[in-house]
Amino acid sequence: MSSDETKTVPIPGPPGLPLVGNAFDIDTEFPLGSMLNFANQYALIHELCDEKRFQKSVSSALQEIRHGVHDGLFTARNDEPNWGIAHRILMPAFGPMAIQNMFPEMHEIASQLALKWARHGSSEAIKVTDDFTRLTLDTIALCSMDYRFNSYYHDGMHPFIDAMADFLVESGTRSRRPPLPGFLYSKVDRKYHDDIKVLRETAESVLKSRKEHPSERKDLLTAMLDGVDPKTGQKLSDDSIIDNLITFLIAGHETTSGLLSFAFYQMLKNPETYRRAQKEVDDVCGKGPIKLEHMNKLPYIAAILRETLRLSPTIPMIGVESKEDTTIGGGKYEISKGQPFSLLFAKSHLDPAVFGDTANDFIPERMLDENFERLNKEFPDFWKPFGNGMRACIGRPFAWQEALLVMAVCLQNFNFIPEDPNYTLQYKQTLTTKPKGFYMRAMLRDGMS
Ligand code: MNH
Repeated sequence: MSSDETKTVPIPGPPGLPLVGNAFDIDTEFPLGSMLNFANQYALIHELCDEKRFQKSVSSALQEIRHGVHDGLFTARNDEPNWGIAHRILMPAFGPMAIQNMFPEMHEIASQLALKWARHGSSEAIKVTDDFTRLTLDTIALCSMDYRFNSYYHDGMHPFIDAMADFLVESGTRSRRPPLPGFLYSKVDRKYHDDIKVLRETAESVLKSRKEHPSERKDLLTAMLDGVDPKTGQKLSDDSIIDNLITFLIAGHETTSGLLSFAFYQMLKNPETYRRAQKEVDDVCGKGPIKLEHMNKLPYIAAILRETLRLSPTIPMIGVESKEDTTIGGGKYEISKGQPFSLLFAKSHLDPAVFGDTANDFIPERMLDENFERLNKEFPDFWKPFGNGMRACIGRPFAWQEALLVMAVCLQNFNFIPEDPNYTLQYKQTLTTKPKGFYMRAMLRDGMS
């Protein structure tokens, strides 16, 4: 034992991991499952979140996504100038006032979902992740660029949405595909590039029509068209605007949809939390419309969202790389400059050193503001679902307002029951994770219309 302490050893993980990937060790349906056993725990994660020593690494899957969105905000390498330009131009557009101004449009889309469920009635099982995905996509498209997918009115999805979904899945697959002769992939490659074309042409037409019909809207598209980088004096090029429009649609929907789906799974599994959440909505919002000023008066719902992201971070890991030759873990693990590896938050979020022996349980109370702040002080970086440092999620305030609002609208108007009371959580993993095969039924509450 003690002699081990002084030697450096390989970072725990299956051979070839992290990121560069030994594709064949990994369960392709749910690769994360195969990795959790090897992951670093809280203390290592905390060390690796130090931005003086480590920086974002563009993982092999993100590398593929660059075929569609290049050096857009999410997929840019740290040293690419377009990241800084877009970051500085867009930060104010995600500021508190800007997000609050989006409330009415977020509310409109949430109401459409409630109407749909009310019409269907309780006789029809809701495909939870599908409906939340329609919601989050319609919301980000409307709020960011005044574009309406009207997803609830279609059985299938809008062609853009199908193209995006296929593009994302194929980007993941490509990052793991066996090195066979290229012609064997020519059919999937053609489809891949056709999908990218659909994405870019749609974004291009949104941009073009906005330029032809300038608008008073203060949305993300306006910010990108008008914004001037305070540091370089540069504006975003049309290509860069298109990269980032698509980036928002991609980054802004699956993650939030997964969060809402997991939150409902957890509430239905833990009825006491469900009752408390519904009571909070009833006490704070009554039976009238949900309003912006209710949003910061729902501490228990916020705690549910935090606890949900702790147990099921919808982006379960991010990539970082070392800025220097160094060691981590008190000299235990040797790391060379540029070496990439994964921070598995899905694992560090469960460390008993932080959460004791209830680490795997859903207990929103521990995430109420006071407790959350105390934990953050004692264990910095203990909760990282939105990533780290300057490359952390720019859309966090957007996602938070949207998720709070949707939880309030749903709990105010419906009682939910699981379709299968014995359902236990299964994961579907693409670039993000969501519950697989999770259905519920919605019954309109008394006195609601
Ligand atoms: Mn989001 C980066 C999680 C919602 C737009 N987001 C990240 C990262 C995580 C993350 C983790 C860091 C990735 C990395 O280091 O490689 N994001 C989430 C979660 C939700 C979410 C869990 C919802 C819940 N994100 C959103 C929404 C938008 C968005 C909504 C857009 C409106 N996110 C981004 C962008 C980045 C990002 C853009 C890249 C930021 C940067 O690198 O500068």
